Amino acid sequence: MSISSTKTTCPYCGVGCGVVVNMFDNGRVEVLGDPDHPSNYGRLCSKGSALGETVHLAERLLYPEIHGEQVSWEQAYSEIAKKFSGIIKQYGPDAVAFYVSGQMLTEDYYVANKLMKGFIGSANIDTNSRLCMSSVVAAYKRAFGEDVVPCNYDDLERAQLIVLAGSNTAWCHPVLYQRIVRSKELNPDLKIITIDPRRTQTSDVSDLHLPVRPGSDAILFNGLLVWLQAAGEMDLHFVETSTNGVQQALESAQQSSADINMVAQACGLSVDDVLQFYHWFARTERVVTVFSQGINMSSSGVDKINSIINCHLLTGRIGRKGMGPFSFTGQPNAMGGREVGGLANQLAAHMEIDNAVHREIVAEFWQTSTLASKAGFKAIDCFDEIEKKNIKAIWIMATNPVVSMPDANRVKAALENCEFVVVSDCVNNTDTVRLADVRLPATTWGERDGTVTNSERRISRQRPFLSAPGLAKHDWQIITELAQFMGYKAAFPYRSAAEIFDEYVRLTAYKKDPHRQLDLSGLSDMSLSEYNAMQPVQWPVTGRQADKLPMYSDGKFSTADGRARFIAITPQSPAATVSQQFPFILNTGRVRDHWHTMTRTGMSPRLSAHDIEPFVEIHPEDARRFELVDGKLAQISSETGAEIFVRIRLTERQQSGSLFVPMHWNLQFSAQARVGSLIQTVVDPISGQPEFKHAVANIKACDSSWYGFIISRQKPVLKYSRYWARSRGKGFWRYEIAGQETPENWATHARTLLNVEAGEEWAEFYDKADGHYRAARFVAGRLDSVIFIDSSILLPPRDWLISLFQKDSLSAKERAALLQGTPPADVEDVGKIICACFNVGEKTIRKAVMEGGAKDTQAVGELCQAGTNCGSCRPEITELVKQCVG
Ligand SMILES: Nc1nc2c(c(=O)[nH]1)N[C@H]1C(S)=C(S)[C@@H](COP(=O)(O)OP(=O)(O)OC[C@H]3O[C@@H](n4cnc5c(=O)[nH]c(N)nc54)[C@H](O)[C@@H]3O)O[C@H]1N2
Ligand SMILES: Nc1nc2c(c(=O)[nH]1)N[C@H]1C(S)=C(S)[C@@H](COP(=O)(O)OP(=O)(O)OC[C@H]3O[C@@H](n4cnc5c(=O)[nH]c(N)nc54)[C@H](O)[C@@H]3O)O[C@H]1N2
Ligand code: SF4
Ligand SMILES: [Mo]
Repeated sequence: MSISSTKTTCPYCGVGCGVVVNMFDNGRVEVLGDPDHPSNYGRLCSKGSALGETVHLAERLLYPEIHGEQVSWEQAYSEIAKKFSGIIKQYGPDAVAFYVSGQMLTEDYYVANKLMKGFIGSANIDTNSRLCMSSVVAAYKRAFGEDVVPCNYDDLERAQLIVLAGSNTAWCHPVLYQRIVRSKELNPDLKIITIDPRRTQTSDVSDLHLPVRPGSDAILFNGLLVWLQAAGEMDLHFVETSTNGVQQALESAQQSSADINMVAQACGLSVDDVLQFYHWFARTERVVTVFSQGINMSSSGVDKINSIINCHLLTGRIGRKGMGPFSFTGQPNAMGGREVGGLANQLAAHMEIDNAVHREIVAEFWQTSTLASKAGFKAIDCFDEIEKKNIKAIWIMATNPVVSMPDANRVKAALENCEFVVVSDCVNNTDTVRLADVRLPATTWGERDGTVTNSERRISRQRPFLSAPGLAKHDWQIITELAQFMGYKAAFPYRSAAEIFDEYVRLTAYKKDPHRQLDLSGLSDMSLSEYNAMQPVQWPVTGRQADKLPMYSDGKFSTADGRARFIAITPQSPAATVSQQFPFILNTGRVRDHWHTMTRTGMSPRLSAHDIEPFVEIHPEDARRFELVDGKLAQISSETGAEIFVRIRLTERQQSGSLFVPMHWNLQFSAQARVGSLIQTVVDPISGQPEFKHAVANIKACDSSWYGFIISRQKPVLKYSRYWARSRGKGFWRYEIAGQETPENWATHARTLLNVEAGEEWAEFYDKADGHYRAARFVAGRLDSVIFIDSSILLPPRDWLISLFQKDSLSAKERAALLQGTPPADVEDVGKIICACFNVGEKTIRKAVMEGGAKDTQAVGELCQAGTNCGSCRPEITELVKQCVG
């Protein structure tokens, strides 16, 4: 029986799905999609569905620590206040900084910003959204005069054409992808175009996939602008009454993209495909252009976004239902952070730090005389300043920069050499937490309480269903208490998230510029119970109900003259160019089932089964030229001087000349696979967002004299493994390992590795000459560990062995087959897990097609359940069906 049921919001992506969490008296936590939440109407993706597996307390940071010693909160605050105040006194407020995160709640963000900009008096607070959304913020501001996302999710259902540019929606915004797929089922006339150098799972649903040359999108959209005008598709009335600057934008576009043949050539596309795109765009009234990191993460990301917005302005396709330039935000509260001024160049409530009137309004509202008067350092510059020792103390909250920043080894070194590093996190051993002088245990999803804003400006509540473990506190609480310790008691009186929310809401209306759209005044003066019961609501909200019209439906924008601005765009190439030394473009991004640095998804066996180790995707032609073999290991290096070791995957989805490496693996999950260490620090000059998609790199085979794997209920002590990657299974750890140096004797080494004691049940097989070694340990009759080593990659598949770890004892047949690693004849091997919800393997799906006669994804689902819950694996099932049917 469920003992409690709580409505809250998923902590992962910017879709912001509502979830219902049911807690049972046996401690089980069930997470379901909230049927009433307008983001998802009950749907969830694989990550959301597996949330219940991630709320246990293993690896949690539970107590404040100074230099690894547990201390009281008093001691921690006193140490931080002393260090921060001392440094500020000696070197001024700009010698300290906060680095915060789009994974904090709006209330946390608001107080962090208020403390730094309002009271410490420096604007050195920046957020990981700098790496993610800052180009979008800058581009919307240039075009509309304010950072306003002018679209809603239901526009995706009303559109007749959806262009997905630089967005792997199927994996990164899966519930929106599901909504798009559903729209297409209901409306077969809906066209979908994907623009991505890779053919992703998202492109599989598209009517047209444009595998652009990396970094060439602005040429393509400039070409569209020219073409639309030439084809007479301009909305003259709208352009004349609601915009400025069309002429200059058209002239620039003419210069780069007048000729369609040149556009096609520059973008590496066929003329027919480009024309098809332009025709569809021109002839379809309701067009939504979605864009994400393939556009944003560029040294000219702001321009690329404006080149997209220009096309919507020219055709007047904005401010009405079913159309608009739509940025999908990454993190759950990237948008909330933008609202409360998490970036170093903003104040709160969409006010600007370089605007004297705004400064006056905020200083008056906060009643402070020490408001920062100039922008602070943006994230990349901030870490440079730490390296130069100009910033001497930093407080990092809810982000893992040692993994996620470009040139990550330099960031790591900068933190190692920084005088004073404070980290607030919920996990005790991230690559960044490890470097902290003071560690502060924060509550996390399930415990924390506040609000987040999603990609369509919808504010939802995150509500707690668990109490704070150990001595953990909410982020807003930690910041508030520290502020009080530093002497700012009157300005930080908060006793609840609700009080902070109310203050923020009032600020959005205080002496408000009439052009500004961000206005939450309808939510002010809520009682605690009203705040607790608050329903998801989109801003602007000036009454108790949200304003229902599309943004800018009156053709009046947030600029002083009410007109939107065309921006003249001169397309730029990525900053780094390939050379003989670094002949590949290095593209980085996400996989379906992991979230960022894996601190949460790495805890879920289901999510960890999909991609178990770091990899590089490379086109088979390139692999042949560079003598790289599928399944072996590669060493990738770049201009930063760093190198990483990852598994090679050949795929024709990858464009020749470029590599794709996921961003997730870090020092806790793999020996050396932090791809951020290879990314040169090149940023967009306007936004400061790094170019994570177009670094240059070299790749070569990483010769190993042995390969192997360990599946064990214990954590092994690894030696000799130049390469290792660990992933969590249900009740065991799985390690993939490889090395160049071979131990003298595997039989002795394996025992040390797994800490095998005399008298334990240990079965082994060793062919020393051939380098084959296999062993298994049993504890009380139960399989405890297996280790398989070979001189080649031809090791048995792991799936059957893994299934044995779910059993309390093995049959005689299973034991006999164990060290062969292949199931006895009458036992089925299900293959690599595809459907994470129902644990359905590739072989089972293939069988459903080949033997069960399933002809499509739905039929596969009916036969074996695969793909019938969250749907995140449906593109892969579709691909398997295609492969099997031929
Ligand atoms: N599963 C999962 N989902 C996530 C996250 C996660 O960690 N895991 N993180 C969330 C966050 S914070 C974010 S920001 C979003 C990111 O969501 P997305 O932006 O959709 O994801 P990415 O994989 O970073 O990159 C998107 C695509 O850009 C393509 N690309 C690279 N270069 C170019 C180019 O020059 N032009 C074009 N047109 N495309 C290019 C890449 O090949 C890639 O497929 O995902 C969110 N959702
Ligand atoms: N190479 C490459 N690098 C990238 C990207 C890329 O595409 N390629 N993408 C970039 C983008 S878009 C993003 S958004 C970043 C993300 O990068 P990060 O922000 O560094 O990644 P996360 O793993 O999400 O880090 C969140 C941290 O907060 C902790 N945490 C979770 N909940 C709470 C909480 O409630 N309170 C506190 N205090 N801590 C909490 C987690 O344990 C974790 O350590 O990575 C960027 N880096
Ligand atoms: S799409 Fe998935 S990860 Fe994103 S909010 Fe919804 S359930 Fe969470
Ligand atoms: Mo992001």
